[in-house]
Amino acid sequence: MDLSRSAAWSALVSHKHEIDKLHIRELFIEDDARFDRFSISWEDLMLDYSKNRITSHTLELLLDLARHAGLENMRREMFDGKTINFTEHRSVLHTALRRPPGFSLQIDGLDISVEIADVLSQMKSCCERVISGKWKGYTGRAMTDIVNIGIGGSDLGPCMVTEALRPFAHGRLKVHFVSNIDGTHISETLKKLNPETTLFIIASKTFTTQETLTNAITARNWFLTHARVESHIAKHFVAVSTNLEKVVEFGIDEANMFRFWDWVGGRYSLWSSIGLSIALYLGFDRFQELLNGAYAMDEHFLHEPLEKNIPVLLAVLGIWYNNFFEVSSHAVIPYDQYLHRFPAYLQQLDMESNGKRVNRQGITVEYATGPVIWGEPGTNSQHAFFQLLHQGTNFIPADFIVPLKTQNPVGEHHDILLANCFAQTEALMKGKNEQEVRHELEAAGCDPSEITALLPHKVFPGNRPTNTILINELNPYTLGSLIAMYEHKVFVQGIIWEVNSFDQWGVELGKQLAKAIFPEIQGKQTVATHDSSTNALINAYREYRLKGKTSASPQLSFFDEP
Ligand code: G6Q
Repeated sequence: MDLSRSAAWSALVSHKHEIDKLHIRELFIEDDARFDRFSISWEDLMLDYSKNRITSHTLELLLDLARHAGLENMRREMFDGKTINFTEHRSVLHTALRRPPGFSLQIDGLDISVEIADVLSQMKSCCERVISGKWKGYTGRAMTDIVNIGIGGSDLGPCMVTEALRPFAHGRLKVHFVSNIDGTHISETLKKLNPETTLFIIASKTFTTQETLTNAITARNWFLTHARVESHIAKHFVAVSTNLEKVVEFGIDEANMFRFWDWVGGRYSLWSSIGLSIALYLGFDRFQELLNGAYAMDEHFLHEPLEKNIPVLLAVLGIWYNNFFEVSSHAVIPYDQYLHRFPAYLQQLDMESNGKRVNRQGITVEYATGPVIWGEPGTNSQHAFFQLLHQGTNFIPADFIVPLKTQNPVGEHHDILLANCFAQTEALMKGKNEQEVRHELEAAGCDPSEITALLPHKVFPGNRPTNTILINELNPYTLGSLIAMYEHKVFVQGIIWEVNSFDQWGVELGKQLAKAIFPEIQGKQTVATHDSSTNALINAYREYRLKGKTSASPQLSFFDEP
């Protein structure tokens, strides 16, 4: 039966009518203990979800819905390695990557605990050699720069984490990320590098991804124009992949390959050897702390009752707005400049996981699934899109993420930053009613006609929900917990919506069509095989090329890859 026809769902639909009459501001006035009731402290993290349009009864009903969806059972199945990614016939075991060694779990005839420990030890020894300078380049010099070439899940996680944890880097290596097929990305990066001291990590689960392989070939060509001798590649290129055959075909020595496994989804892979760039940049021990922080959140998620379970609460609150208020987006606002890539990372995690329209039986669902996730750091975002959050016709729930400790205690910056953060959640919740605006305008000496004209523009409806996630300090451990918290939130929502959060067929169609268009762009014939718009766009570019205005130099292409 469709979820939206369940009794648990109907109860929420009725309850929504009651909540419509309430304003969060009044709920705070009526209940001195509201913050205590709707907040959780766990390790170095505190979730304040009191500024939501909820009562205790709302949560009871939402958790009924989660139970109705079989959440507790599905959670166990994920951790136990059941094949919950059923469209790809795979287990979903990123949680195993951060589990302390010594457990026993057989997947495809292998004890994955042993497999994981082996790769971690290979990563550790690579880190020690590169960071200490024992790993020498083709002219005998130590490495100074690491370039991760990957895209999507093989880029966004490591890129976000290295940015977030800059203050924890040992400082002996710089790290760069190249993802876009736009030649600008690799070209601008190469300009900053010395081939004698650069180590490229080609990060691709499948090792067939067009963007990554094209960028990798450009990097290899650039390297060889300087190093000249093919055998030098071994000192400057390593691979992270599940596909040994393709790695060797590319020319990377098997000894320089860091493997991972099918049961690690791309967007869940930063905990695997895809995190090599993180480990090199921070040092292996810091990488281990990141894993430890995630493991602690895994344990919390697995064992805490749903009422006290941080990822579960975040998930059901999201569902409350998404499905009962018909809100279709969710903002994420980190009040920490180091987290500037966090919204982009979460976009993939959430939207690629739950941007699905059929349920586990393949039937089109009759309710909304994953919202649009977006955001920018505060306070920049306050001066950009907060206008809409405060006074727009849509209401958009938001998560505010705030470390109490700054890594850069200059002047009063941090106090001002946090004052702004707290003020925004207060303003979104309380708003400013007509009476308050009128008093303000009168006090400012406005005459009655001016007050009448200005008043509607200056009213803030308030009642706009936010979660605030306070972290004592953003460090490898707490960042690990924060990321795992969102991973599990996404998992819970996917279970309730009955979608497969672990496949991503939606990215395939565009890739297929690009494969067809690529030879057409390079061909001699005017293209007429598509709709008139696509034909015209392709032909416009073809004509531009034919006039000799592009200087693309052909190179080995991976467009014919499966
Ligand atoms: C993530 C997706 C996707 C993937 C990239 C890169 O969950 O699967 O973003 O990570 O397409 O794939 P490769 O790692 O195989 O190059």
